[in-house]
Amino acid sequence: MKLPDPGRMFLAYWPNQPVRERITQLIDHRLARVGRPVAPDNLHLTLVFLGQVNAIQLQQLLPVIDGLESEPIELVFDRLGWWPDSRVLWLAPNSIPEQLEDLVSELRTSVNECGIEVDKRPYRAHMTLVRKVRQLPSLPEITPVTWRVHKWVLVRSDTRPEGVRYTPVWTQGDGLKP
Ligand code: 2AM
Repeated sequence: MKLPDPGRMFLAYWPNQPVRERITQLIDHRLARVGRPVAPDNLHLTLVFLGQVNAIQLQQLLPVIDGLESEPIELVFDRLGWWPDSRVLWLAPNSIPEQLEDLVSELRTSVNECGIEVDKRPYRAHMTLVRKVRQLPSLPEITPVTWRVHKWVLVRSDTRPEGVRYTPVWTQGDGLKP
């Protein structure tokens, strides 16, 4: 695969269609009124936020992370929550498998080694469902959503007049042609 165009980027797991539909239904039926719902096509689970990256950094990073071992991980998203600082309402697994923690730490190391500075705060696995939630809403009981994650994607974040748009531009396993 050819080198993706540089930009503001992050590494993430990208939901398959059934998972995306289940989460969209949860938002539409139970949560949409508390703030600004994330567009269904933008739903994702961030692994490492990269920020602005250039072509040289991408050229170094992608072959390295392409070669990291990736086993499927079963995630059970069973917990809703809200953070007052970022004002986001999120869905997360109550129990984070060690495999996921290990993967994030390996990815962070690879990213750092390519000269991209990563956030040093502890990783908090979550999917943002609704933004601009000004106060803690009453959180409904939910049916857990099971998602078997496997290959991660590089996502580009573009700001458009109608709002931010996330686009997967590379998938682990795609490799990188010189
Ligand atoms: P959020 O959903 O909690 O805002 C694209 O912006 C993705 O990267 C989102 O999942 C976002 O998390 C996350 N993100 C944005 N800025 C970040 C930062 N400085 N550190 C870590 N993750 C970040």
